[in-house]
Amino acid sequence: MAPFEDVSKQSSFHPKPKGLLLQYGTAGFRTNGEHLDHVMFRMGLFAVLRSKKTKATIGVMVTASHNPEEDNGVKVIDPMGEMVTAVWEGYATQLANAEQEDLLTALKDLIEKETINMSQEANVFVGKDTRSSSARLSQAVMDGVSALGGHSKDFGLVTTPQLHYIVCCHNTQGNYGEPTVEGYYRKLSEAFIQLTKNAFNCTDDQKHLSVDGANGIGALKLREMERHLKKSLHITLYNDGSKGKLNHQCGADFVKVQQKAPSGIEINPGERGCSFDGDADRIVYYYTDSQGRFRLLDGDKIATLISTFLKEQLTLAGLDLKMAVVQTAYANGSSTNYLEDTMKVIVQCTKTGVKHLHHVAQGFDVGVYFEANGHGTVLFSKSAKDKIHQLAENPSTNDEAKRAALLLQNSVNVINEKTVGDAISNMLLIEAILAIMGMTIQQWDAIYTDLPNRQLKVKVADRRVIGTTDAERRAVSPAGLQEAIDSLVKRHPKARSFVRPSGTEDVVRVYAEAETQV
Ligand code: NG1
Ligand code: ZN
Repeated sequence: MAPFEDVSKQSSFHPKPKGLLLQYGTAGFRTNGEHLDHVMFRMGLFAVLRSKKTKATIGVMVTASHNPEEDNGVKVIDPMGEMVTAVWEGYATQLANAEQEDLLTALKDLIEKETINMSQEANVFVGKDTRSSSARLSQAVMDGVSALGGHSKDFGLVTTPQLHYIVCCHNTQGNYGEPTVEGYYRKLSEAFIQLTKNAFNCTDDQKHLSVDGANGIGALKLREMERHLKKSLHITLYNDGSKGKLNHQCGADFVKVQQKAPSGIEINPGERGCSFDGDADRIVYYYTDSQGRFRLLDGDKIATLISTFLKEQLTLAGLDLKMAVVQTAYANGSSTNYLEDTMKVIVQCTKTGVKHLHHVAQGFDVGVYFEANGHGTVLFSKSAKDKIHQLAENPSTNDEAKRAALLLQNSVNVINEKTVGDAISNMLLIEAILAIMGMTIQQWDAIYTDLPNRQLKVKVADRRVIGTTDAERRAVSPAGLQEAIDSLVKRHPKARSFVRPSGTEDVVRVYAEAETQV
């Protein structure tokens, strides 16, 4: 059957509800899992075209990350593990929103606009999280792939970063690692074990970490990984999916937004805990202090810890590389001040969404990027990696520089940079840094003090009326909104506030911070 006939036939099994319009938002399409069957089928078609265009394998991950269990969503992964470009996000929206009778026309338009060679082979790797709707929806993706003559490979239950990793490994013929989940465990745990050989005074107690798996895929995968870590880290896993509901009263987003410990976790005062989100691409840390207060160490604190460590090792190695930290408007003002004024590193602010941060970080030798919610990674330019490698291999390098170069080299390997953020990989890097630097979580927390802050969501009739500028820090519409915010902010020292429409939920987010809290 000619491919378009097959698309016509198959798409009638995945019909689009008339009038339903969805946007490729901050991280793909996301809504209640009941409304996504047609979107998934069409993302299968889309992935085939993207694969033909790039002449490489494309990934499709079925997940709604930190959103409630009832929601679902889809993220498309480009050949090097990155997110698809803005232009292609636009095409994805057009395909998802075409009414049933217009689908073939929308598909042919896209083929023509991008001059896609339809005889080119197409390969799509598919993964899914643990939501009850994920199996059905990932099947719809694969139906879409085969309707347009592509080949799909089902990786089943994987974290979002694991699928990014596998796609990248496959497209680089194994240069980044072995394209399997086992290969992922091996690469990361070997680098972690090498790193922690440099933690000379680390006691067994200090190797202990409590992990909240958000009742999701991250918990399953961490269990699988544990044996590879060979007791170099002692993990107690909570919210492993055996009882609780995904992301309900737990997980990184709950902890960050509510600023309290997840339910179901028991940690003694002073001990480290961390939470993953529903697809294990975000992580936040916490502990309770001696007065029983909950203390959160979010993406900003993570970026600070990692950049402190990397800067120190680069100095010891004698490498003069350009390093920057990339943040969003949600970064706590204290973190920005600390990075710029005390650490003297370049700080850049971008729009929300790791795809934006990733892009800016690519402009530096070492680009550390994290959203305050714990989503991020570190990018190393090719020349930075080459210089580190040469130094580590050169027999005339002195001992101190060699040790630093080896630490940097293993850091590059443990940081799963091709994944736009990975909770498991970031957890291993943070644990290694704390062990090597002989730092407690309290000492890490004391690097700077967060300004008190609050984030909340407000439901409005149409969130698109809010337009923003200056990396979303100022509202340009509706008229009068920014002036009203300014007049409130003026009344409080060190205050900052902004509003922006969410790209993943039908809400407007409001953020505020100030020197004191009432
Ligand atoms: P939106 O819904 O656009 O604010 C949220 C997060 C993003 C990002 C995406 C994808 C906040 C304030 N926003 O986006 O940082 O992680 O979800 O998961 O945390
Ligand atoms: Zn996520």
